[in-house]
Amino acid sequence: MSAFALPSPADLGAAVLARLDELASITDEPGKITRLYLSKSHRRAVTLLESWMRDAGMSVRLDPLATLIGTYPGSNPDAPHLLLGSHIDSVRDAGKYDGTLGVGSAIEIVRRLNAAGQRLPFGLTVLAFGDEEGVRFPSTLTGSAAVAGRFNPKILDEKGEGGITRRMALAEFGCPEGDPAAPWQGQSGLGYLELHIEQGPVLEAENRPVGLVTAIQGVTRGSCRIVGLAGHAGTVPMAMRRDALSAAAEMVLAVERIGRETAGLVATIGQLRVPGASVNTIPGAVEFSLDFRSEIDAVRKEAEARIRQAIEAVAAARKVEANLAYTYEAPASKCDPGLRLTMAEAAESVVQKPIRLLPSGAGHDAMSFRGKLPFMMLFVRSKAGISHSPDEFTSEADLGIATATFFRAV
Ligand code: HGY
Ligand code: MN
Ligand code: MN
Repeated sequence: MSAFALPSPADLGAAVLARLDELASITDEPGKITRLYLSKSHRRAVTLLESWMRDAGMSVRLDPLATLIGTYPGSNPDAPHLLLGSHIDSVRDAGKYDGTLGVGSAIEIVRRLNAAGQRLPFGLTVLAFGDEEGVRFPSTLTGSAAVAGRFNPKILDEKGEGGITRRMALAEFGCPEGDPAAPWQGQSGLGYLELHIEQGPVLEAENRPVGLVTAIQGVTRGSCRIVGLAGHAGTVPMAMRRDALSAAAEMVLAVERIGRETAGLVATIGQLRVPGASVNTIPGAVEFSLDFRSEIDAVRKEAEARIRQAIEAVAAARKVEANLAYTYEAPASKCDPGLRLTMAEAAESVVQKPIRLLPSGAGHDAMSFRGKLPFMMLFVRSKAGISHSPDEFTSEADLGIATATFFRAV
């Protein structure tokens, strides 16, 4: 590859921000950014990204789990590929940087190489995953898991909101049939790199634009259905009630207490639903979600047992039924030291100061590659550490520094 002058951070920042703004306009909730897996807005985002990938000189395909895959062969077309990617699905009422930054920057990098007629000694594959947030179905990271060779066909029959299976939603989306893992069998990928917003306060607190991820903490997700006894809000004496919502409320606080008291653990109840609720009915049934994480798998596994005991103790005391199921887990996943060194050298050539290493509290598609391919993540500063919110923000200057660093690492 002849001496190819890397574009300036300012130039890259402007280009990447323009892509994020365009993607942010694709949503299922006007005025908010909500782009759930296999939704109409996910479909529109795939269409837009297909055009971006083609403009960047990539050949493009959609895989059976709705991962959009752009490939840019190297000077030797048979050379293995370096995988770059992130996700284009969002939580409800999301920010515009989470996930999209990793895809937008990777496409911009390939576009620049292609425009300069540059081919690397290896290929580049850009992956736009659609199921990283795991908002609609119990299992998450399913697209990246398939690429990494850990596809579990059972997920196709998981029921999401509204009771439709993933399989039905994929068919409605217009995904091709077939085994999503098949094309990757035997493919010798060089590794997986992901650029992502930090979604936490560390880089801002230390006035650093970027940081290198050491490891991604492990996660357990679950759901719990509490069944009590519905009744008339006016006639049932308090002492005779088996109120599913009051029981759930006590359980929520018990889980929070376990999170607070256990070093290295975070625990969140993000969703709580009272199906068929009425103002004047004692709730007979309540469902809530569980999400708890730790960098240390033993701490998280021990928390699984303690949280189950705490929920069952409240259920017994309140004579309600608790059906707790752990529906998904991923172990703590370490980034590759060799790729980290490459990323550190790239970062120090762009920001000229020792680079901060930090763990990732959030889960990412990168963790799907644990034990399969070396992977590495670069974080860029998040304003006030806010994410999964419309207040999520990263400056254009930081986007440029991060993309320039990522480009140099590639
Ligand atoms: O849940 C997570 O950590 C990621 O944002 N999906
Ligand atoms: Mn993300
Ligand atoms: Mn997210």
